[in-house]
This record gives sequence, C-alpha cells and structure tokens, in this order.
Amino acid sequence: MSNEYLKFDQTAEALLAKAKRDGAETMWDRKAAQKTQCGFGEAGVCCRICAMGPCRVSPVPGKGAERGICGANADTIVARNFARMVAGGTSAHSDHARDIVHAMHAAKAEGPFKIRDEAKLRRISAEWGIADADTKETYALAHELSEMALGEFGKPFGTQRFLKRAPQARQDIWKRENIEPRAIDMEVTTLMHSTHIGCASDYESLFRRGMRTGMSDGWGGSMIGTEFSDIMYGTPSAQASSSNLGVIDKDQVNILIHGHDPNLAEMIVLAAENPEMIELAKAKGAKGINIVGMCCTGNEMTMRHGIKIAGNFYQQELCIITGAIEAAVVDVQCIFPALPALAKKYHTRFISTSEKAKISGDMFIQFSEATGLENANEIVKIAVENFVNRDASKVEIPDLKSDTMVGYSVEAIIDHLDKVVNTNTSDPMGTVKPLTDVIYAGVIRGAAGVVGCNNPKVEHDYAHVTIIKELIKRDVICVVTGCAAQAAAKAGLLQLEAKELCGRGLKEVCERVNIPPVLHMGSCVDISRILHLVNLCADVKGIDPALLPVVGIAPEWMSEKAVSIANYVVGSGINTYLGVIPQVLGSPNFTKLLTEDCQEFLGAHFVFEKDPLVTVDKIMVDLEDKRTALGI
Ligand code: NFS
Ligand code: SF4
Repeated sequence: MSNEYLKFDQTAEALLAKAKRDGAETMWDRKAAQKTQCGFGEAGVCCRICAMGPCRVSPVPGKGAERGICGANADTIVARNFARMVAGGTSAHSDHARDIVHAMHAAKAEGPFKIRDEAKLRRISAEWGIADADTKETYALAHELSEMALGEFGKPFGTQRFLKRAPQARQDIWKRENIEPRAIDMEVTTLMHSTHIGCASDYESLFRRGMRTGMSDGWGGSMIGTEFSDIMYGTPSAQASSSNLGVIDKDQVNILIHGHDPNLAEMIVLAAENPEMIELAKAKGAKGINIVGMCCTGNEMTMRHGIKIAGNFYQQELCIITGAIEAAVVDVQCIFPALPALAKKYHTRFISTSEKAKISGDMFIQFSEATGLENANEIVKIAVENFVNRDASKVEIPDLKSDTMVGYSVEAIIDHLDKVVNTNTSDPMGTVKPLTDVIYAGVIRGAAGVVGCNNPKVEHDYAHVTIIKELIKRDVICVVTGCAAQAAAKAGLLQLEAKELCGRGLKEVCERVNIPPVLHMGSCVDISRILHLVNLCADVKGIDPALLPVVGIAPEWMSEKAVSIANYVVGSGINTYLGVIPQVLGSPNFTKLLTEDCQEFLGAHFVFEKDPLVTVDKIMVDLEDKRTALGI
C-alpha cells in the first residue's frame, strides 16, 4: 500500500492491509470515493443558508456569478460560513463544560460524583467572589459554585467571569474592541442570528462577532470545562503513561474509551477497578481489564490517571481493526459515524452513550449523572462478557508503543518550578516567574502551543512531530494538547529523554526542572490551561500577552472546535499558525482581515502555512521580533 498521507504513521500500513483482507472500509476508501473535493466549498463561497440557494459565487473576480440570489457576495458568504464554524465549535466545547458543571451540581460526599480537589474548589470560589469560600461546607460550596457556573451559560447581563484572569492591558483591548464575551449561549445564539439570511453582510462585523463567540469558548466554556473537571476528578500532576496502538493487550479485555467528556470515562475506570468485574474477566479467560483512551477522552484520562493512550483521531478505525477491542465506548465529538459498521466486522461492541451523539448501528446506553456508575457497570460487563467472542485469528496488534510523561496542568508546572526556585510567593496558586525569567533571559527563546486534530489532507502526524522537533531544537519550549499531544507522545517527545533533541538552553532547563521539553497539558478544552499559563507569565511582567514570544499552532486541524480555538487564541493576543488552510480563500478581503488587518486591533493575527518547515522558520522570526520589541 502506498498512501502518501500515511508514510509517517508506522501503525497504518499493516492495519490498512488487514482491513482490506477483512473486508473493512476505512476513511481512506471513503476519501477516495469523494474524488476531487468541491472547489467552491474549499474556497468557502458556497452558501446554503436559505432555500433560495444553494448559491455559489466565483472565487475568481469577473468569472461566474459574483453574488448569490439575495445579493450576498464572496466576502459575506465566506465570513458567514466561518462564523458558523465558530458557533459550532463554541457550542461543542461549552456544552461539554455544561455537562461537567451539571455533574458537579449532582456531586455528593458518598460519590460517585464527588469533589476530589477541594483546594481548587475553594480557590475558584474565592476567585468568583463567593463569601466565606474557605470555610463553607464542601458540598454546599460546590453546589453554589456550580449554580454560578451555569449562569455563565445563560445570564442575561455581564461578561465571562474568567476574563479577569488576563492582565489589565488585554482586558482593555477586549473592552475597546467589544469582544468581551457575555453569556456563552447568548454569543452562540446571536451569532447564528447574525448569519441568518438577510442579517449581517459586513464581513468585518461578522468576524468580530465570531471572535467574541470564540472568546466565550476559550475564556468561558473551555475554561469552565477544565477547572470544574479538575475540581471533580482531580487536578492533573506529572505521571508516566504509554501511547500508541501497542497499548492494546491481547491477553486482557480491552475497552476503548473515545470522545471528550470525562464524566463517562471516569465512571468506566471506576467500574473496571471493581474486583468483581476483574474476577468476571478472569472467569472468561482474560488476565484483566485494560482501558485504553483515544482522542480527548484519552487525554482527560491519561492526565488524571495515567490511562494508556491508544492513539489520536485518525487511529480510531485502526484501533478496532486490531480485532482486540471488546467494546468501543463513546460519548461526544470526533467519533466517526462509520465505527458501528466497522465494529460489526469484528466482535467489537460499539456503545454510544449520549443523546447528543447517538450513533446508530449498534448499542445505545443513555448515560446520566443520576445513573452514571450503573451505566458504566453495565458497559464494562458487556465488554467483559464479549471477550469469549474474540476471534484470535483476526487479532493483529502493532508492536508499537512509546513511554510518555503526562499531566502537566498549570499547577503541576508551578510545582516543578517551585522545587528548583524558591519564589516565596503569597499567591495561593504559586507563580510562574521562573519560567518567565528563563524566557526573558533568552535561555529559552519562546514558547509554542501545538494543538489540534489530524486531517487526511495532510500526512498523518508528520506536521505535528516535525514542527515540535524543530522548535525544541531551537530552544522553544512546547506545550501540547488534543491529538497533537498524542502525536508527540507516540513520537517519544513527551519523555524526559527528549531533552537530547533540544538546543542547549532548553536542555538545561529540562534537566534543572526535571520536565520534558514538550509538556502534555491535556485535551482541547484544556487549551484554557495554556491560556491561563500565558496570561500568568504576562502578569509577572505586567504586560499584554501579545508582547510575549509565544505562538499557537494547529498543524493538522479539521474541526469546527479548532476554528473556535484559533479565534480565541488570536483574540487573546497570540499569533496562530494553521497548517490546513481554512475555507476562506474565496474572499481575499476576509483572508487579509484574518492574516493581516486584525493585527492592528487585536495585536495578533492568523498565519496560513502548509509546509511544516516553513512554518517553523516563520515562527522563529515571529518570536525573535517579539524579543527585540521587548528589548530582551
Ligand atoms: Ni480537539 Fe479533541 Fe482530536 Fe481535534 Fe477532535 S479529539 S477536541 S477536535 S480531532 S484535537
Ligand atoms: Fe443564496 Fe443568499 Fe440564500 Fe445564501 S442566503 S443561499 S447567498 S440566497
């Protein structure tokens, strides 16, 4: 098999050949069936917002229709489509967060949903201005805080509470540009309204409204999702794990957890630890129960429990093709609707669990806060009992896995810094000053957040890994989340030994602080951790984060969530590099707004660059320019 997109992924070739032998269809068969993708769609100039359409206007001026039936031109159509991607992404992240808050609202001391990081509960309650946050009874406080958080989704007045975490200079820009996000649901709804037929046609106005919606994701939904998950399930700390399809164990019952929301996965892990369940597995001839994670559920669970990472987005099919998965259990987001049919080619049970992502074709078990552990017990039991149906002749597990360190929450990073530098801070959170100091001193040239998905338009994992390797070589520390983090883990970049791939300065920092040069900060909602970290660094110097030598990169993105993220990262003053070109090129005006003009009013812009090595060159110029401007 020669697929130019798969040269880099060592698990793909054998498993895709196996899929062919097994008569199983994969995304590559479906991609081929799509033939050449539509040029109008690719340029963003196809509109089907109303039933007078679909209308498509020409991306080339003077060639073909310049306006849709209602008169919308390429600028309007592109801007509307882009804005709707932001709305989709923001709603996904934020609705996930809402489920976490609901679970916290239902938390009680006897569990299974309970408060595991009480200190963080009290710290965030104080941050949000709850009186007596340090003395109130734990669950009364959790209840009060979760009701406040639910208000962040629908409150009629006011802006997102976490915005206050940013330095004043950045908050002033948000106020001046009118992009301080109000209630999250309000931002999504009003953006959908603005993009309705016959509403906004001004592309810059559409961009700004999209930006404010994206901001309600980063500083609202995602940040709430991260912080409240930590309160309930524990704030991650550094620990060892391993990653790639080789973590699937042929001697155990393998349960794949895939999706995003830790509520379900936490209960599955609890249920699989139950001695009765382990006994049952042994009675069925297995050595035990092995939980492996995929996509952001995998990230959530590895960050807090060291659960092994089976792989990233593109490997979801390969995982099932190994023939060794007893149950693929999913919640929401990034789950191929193709999975149930694929599972049927093997003995794998496919179980979807959320009415928001009911995937037809096999089993559906509705998960809820009220019945969480019972649901999980039922699911684990189905998996265990399915072990006897496994066909040994169909099992082929790649012998590939990498050791990896995970769990670098902001708190964990501060903890590592504290061990080497005595900062004597009175801040209950601690301080990131030593990190800012090494950046200012030039020992580290800057920092990069490498995030996002896989996309079959580019070679799987290649851009993630290439960019990270080249950056650490140039003394740029990397923080990673999402499927990018899993690409880095598989390539061995999240180990302490990866310091050998670094420039001298970064290597020395890794040695002294005892960290890898690439830090796994979690799932995609945990990009809010990155935001928090950057803003804490800026705060140390009392400057706008836009002045820091810091960049965001999504080398292989594909989802609407990624568009929302790119918006709030730019809105937060961080230049954002996209390795897959968004569907906007049909409007040169809108493209220029993203890649140049927004710099003027936001202090940051988007960069579109497909070539990973050119991306790195551009990033280095960007970081050094920032250093020069700061006089460091
Ligand atoms: Ni992020 Fe997570 Fe992966 Fe992309 Fe999907 S899993 S929320 S969207 S594909 S990084
Ligand atoms: Fe066509 Fe305008 Fe309707 Fe879009 S909103 S489909 S451009 S008529």
